[in-house]
Amino acid sequence: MKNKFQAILLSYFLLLFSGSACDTPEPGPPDAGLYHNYAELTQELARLQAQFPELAKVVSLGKTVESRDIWAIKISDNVTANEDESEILFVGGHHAREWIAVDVPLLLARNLLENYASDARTKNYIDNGEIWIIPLLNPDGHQYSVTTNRLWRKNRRNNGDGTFGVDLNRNYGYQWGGPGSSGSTFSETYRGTAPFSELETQLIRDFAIEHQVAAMISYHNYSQLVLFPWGFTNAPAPDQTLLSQLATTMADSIFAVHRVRYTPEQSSDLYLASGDATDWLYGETRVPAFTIELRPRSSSPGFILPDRDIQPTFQENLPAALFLIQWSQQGGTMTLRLK
Ligand code: 0X9
Ligand code: CA
Ligand code: ZN
Repeated sequence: MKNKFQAILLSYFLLLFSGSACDTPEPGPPDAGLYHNYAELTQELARLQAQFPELAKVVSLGKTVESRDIWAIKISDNVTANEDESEILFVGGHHAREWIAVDVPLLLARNLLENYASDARTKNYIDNGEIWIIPLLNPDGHQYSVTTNRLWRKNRRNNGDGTFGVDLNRNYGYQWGGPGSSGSTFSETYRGTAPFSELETQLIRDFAIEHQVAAMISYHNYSQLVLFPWGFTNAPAPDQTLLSQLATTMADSIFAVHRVRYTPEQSSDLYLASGDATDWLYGETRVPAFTIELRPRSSSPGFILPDRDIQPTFQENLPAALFLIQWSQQGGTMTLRLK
């Protein structure tokens, strides 16, 4: 009797155990680990606006071919008013697989807002200027990288021939079609059918012109570089002395944080590439524009930067971003324009 009771108990637990084994949860929706996927980014921006309603305003600049909003967050005092203040643009996520290039500008937004009350320097920048951050210019491509193909680069335009995607950083209209861009739809550096054929690049063009941005950083990875125009030619830009000085100052301020070396150089020293964001902004408006290639240094681990690098990569890039804000607010751009 005793043995039978034990046998029943045992089978009961076996049933429970096997039941739970059968109930192994489905793998969750593919996510980006500690990086933000599009839904999490959307939520975090809304949260920042709710927490800092006087200082942060989230706007949709437009919708992608897959109907995702491209978000911008404006950070300024009296944020709902369009005041006559110097404007600066930080943009991330041109390239789908470069996840760190989304989290760095997002963390910049959070850091500025959270430090407004306690840090006089941050307060000063927010009070005196309008800081615009577009953390993810290519949400369609990014989502595809998260769910389907981690190494996707382009956007998700249907090219109509069985291929998808335009390289947004070859689609801008300054020297479009030149070296380092491809006319083949299947290429990773496909430039699109025409300059500014893509909604994403049109938005940056229209935004930069309407807001007369005084400077820009476009975040990418990897290689640890601070790049300045030109990228379409090896010839020096008209303002190469100043551009090089600013890039060097930013690289030095990055190095000072964790002694991680980013190299300042002309974009074309990396390779010639035509139609990128920084050549267009500088070429069109003559304001300084930089591509920062974030961690890591080399192809191992390349684009697959571990979660634990998110915070230190942001931390080392913060002073460089603050430096460019300071420079732009101190009338640096005016001296450049008056030259
Ligand atoms: O190729 C790019 O668009 C950037 N590198 S990435 O690996 N993130 O794709 C570099 C752009 C720098 N600009 C030029 N070299 N023109
Ligand atoms: Ca303001
Ligand atoms: Zn890139």
